[in-house]
Amino acid sequence: MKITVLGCGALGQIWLAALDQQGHEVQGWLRVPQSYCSVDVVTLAGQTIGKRYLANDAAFLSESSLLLVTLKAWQVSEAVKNLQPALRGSCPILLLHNGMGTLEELSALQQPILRGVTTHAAKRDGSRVIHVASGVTHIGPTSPETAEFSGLAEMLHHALPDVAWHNNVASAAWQKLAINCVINPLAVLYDCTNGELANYGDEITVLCDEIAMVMEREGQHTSKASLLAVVMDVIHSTAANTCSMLQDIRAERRTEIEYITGYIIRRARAQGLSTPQNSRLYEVVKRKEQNYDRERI
Ligand code: KPL
Repeated sequence: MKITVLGCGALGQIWLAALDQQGHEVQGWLRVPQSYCSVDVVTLAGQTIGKRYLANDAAFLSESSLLLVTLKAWQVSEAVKNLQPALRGSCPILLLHNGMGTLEELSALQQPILRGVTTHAAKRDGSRVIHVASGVTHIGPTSPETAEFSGLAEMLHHALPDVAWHNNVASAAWQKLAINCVINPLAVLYDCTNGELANYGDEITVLCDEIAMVMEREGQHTSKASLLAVVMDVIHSTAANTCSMLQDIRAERRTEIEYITGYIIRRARAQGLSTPQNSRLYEVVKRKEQNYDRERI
């Protein structure tokens, strides 16, 4: 299968290498056009893959049968809208990012959009990407018409297991959003690993209460207690991780706060709900971003 991977960051490189190893024809697509993209990945098995793949080739893009988008949430809609005219109308676009809100931004797109949520974890070590933790990727349709792409889950599963198709992927996306809304900004506030957040039980409880209230209004099946249990589970199972938002803050990169806490706050406002604890954390992260050395954003 011909696959273009839009975004050659940590997750993009892992997918490029994994799909290539399964015999798929792959190319990367970079924001600053280049003929090749370099992949330097240490796999879960400890194997180092150093390779160069074709990049930004318009002919390859127009023949692609899948556009896999591994960009950060805030980069997605502009990049996808730029590529859309060159894609076949039937080419599915699979969005794999933290947070929510990009579907709304891409609602006018002609191509079928699929949404994915992944728990694979990677970190950068200089120019090298280390795949630190295996995970599960749930993918699914964003409209009844896109359900015909369920076979993609099997293909992706062979490359980077586990991948599962979910007709109701929105519920997995909401759950991941809730987890990110608690862990990511709190880890930024306390500048700590995920595991150290276990010391902030009261704040976590208040956040879960606010988020569960918004989710219930949005028609998601959840409760304050079950959300708190899920979040605490992730805090323990990823105890040694530095979450993606804290990695971004430390590297003075733009974070995904607008699509994580920002999304919850926007949905709360639309529902007439107030989420003061989430708003406080949103301000903390925005302030840190605003204080970066302007040159580096
Ligand atoms: O998805 C994550 C992230 O770092 O963004 C969590 C689940 C919080 C794991 O670190």
